[in-house]
Amino acid sequence: MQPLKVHMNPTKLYRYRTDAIEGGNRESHYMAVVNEVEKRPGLKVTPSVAGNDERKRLWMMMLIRRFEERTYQEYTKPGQRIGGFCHLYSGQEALAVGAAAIFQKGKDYLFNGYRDHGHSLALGMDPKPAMAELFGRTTGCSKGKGGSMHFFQAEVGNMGGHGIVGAHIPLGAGAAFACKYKKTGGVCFTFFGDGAVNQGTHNEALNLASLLKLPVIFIIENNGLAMGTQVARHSAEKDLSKRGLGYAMPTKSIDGNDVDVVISELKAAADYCRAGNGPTYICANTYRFRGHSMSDPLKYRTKEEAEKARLRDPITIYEHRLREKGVLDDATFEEMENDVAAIVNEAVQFADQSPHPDVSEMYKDILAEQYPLQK
Ligand SMILES: Cc1ncc(C[n+]2csc(CCOP(=O)(O)OP(=O)(O)O)c2C)c(N)n1
Ligand SMILES: [Mg+2]
Repeated sequence: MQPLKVHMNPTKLYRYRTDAIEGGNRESHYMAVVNEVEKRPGLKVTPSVAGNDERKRLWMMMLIRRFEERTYQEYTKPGQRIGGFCHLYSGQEALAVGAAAIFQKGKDYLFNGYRDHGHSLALGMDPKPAMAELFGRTTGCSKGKGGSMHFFQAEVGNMGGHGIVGAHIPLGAGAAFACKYKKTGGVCFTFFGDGAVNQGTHNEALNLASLLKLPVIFIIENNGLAMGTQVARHSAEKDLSKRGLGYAMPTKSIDGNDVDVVISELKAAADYCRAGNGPTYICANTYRFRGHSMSDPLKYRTKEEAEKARLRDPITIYEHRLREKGVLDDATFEEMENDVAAIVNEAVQFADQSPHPDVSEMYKDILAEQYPLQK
């Protein structure tokens, strides 16, 4: 074994794990993280004195993780104040933060499935209305009527969370059509899970987007599972990036846990779209640390698999890289940890003190039954 040559307290890593590895030796796991990161090619970086943007990215990933873990606690503790469907994003943060790094507000759109807290925070949603939405309060981003699966912030182009698997993929193509038609230069980031590639909507949207050369980036957040069903058990073609090949568009499989990789690949894809070349298709490989939703006994995966995946925690990978670059030290990291903890605490307080919607709100904000052309 190599000597431990980095500068941080190994216990800190565990703050970014969703659950401690039972009976595990912390130091050896820490070493494993270091080794895993070190042996990966392309991670050597030149030292920088700036690092502001990088620190912000790390901070955002930490905020999302803290938000999600607090959501888990609030959901599961006695006197539960969060109800309904709730899907956590822990482990997939590099994707939302990477996309947000190149997303052009006021021009671009982002469509998403129901695992949507991370993308919304990364696009700048205040954690207070985000948490209030989970608590079902009027101050929530969807007035407390949408809950976890329906975070929206239309004014920044965050076109929200959608609960029906694959149903939003054509909506993403539609927004891209609007960008092209209006010549705005905008691109639509359309995220969906590996389970959604088997929906007819996925294939219909890909075909039309390519035919019409729409500026849309189709991004599979391949966490390897659709509920409890592994990709190998639900997809005849195991390499999901190939699922875009029949539609004459560039496809690529990428590391979805490395925020730098995500940024550079999505930047290339966005440039391609903005230049009028049509859509691109990216399979971003990642892992969700928690269950599918809140009541998931996780029986479909082994302890070994989960432990291995934790070695590639996107936060740890990036934290380590920034330390190597010399743009992050213990004090700054601790400050960031305290900062995100305080922000999430405040969000919970805000949510808890906000009122529930009045019963008179029940029939507002729903689809009108009378259509303009209806007699
Ligand atoms: C059309 C439709 N079928 C089934 C469901 C039930 N369902 C909810 S989530 C899910 C799995 C989707 O997995 P994936 O697309 O990989 O997304 P992930 O949860 O991994 O983010 C299923 C089958 C649904 N919501 N909509
Ligand atoms: Mg999945």
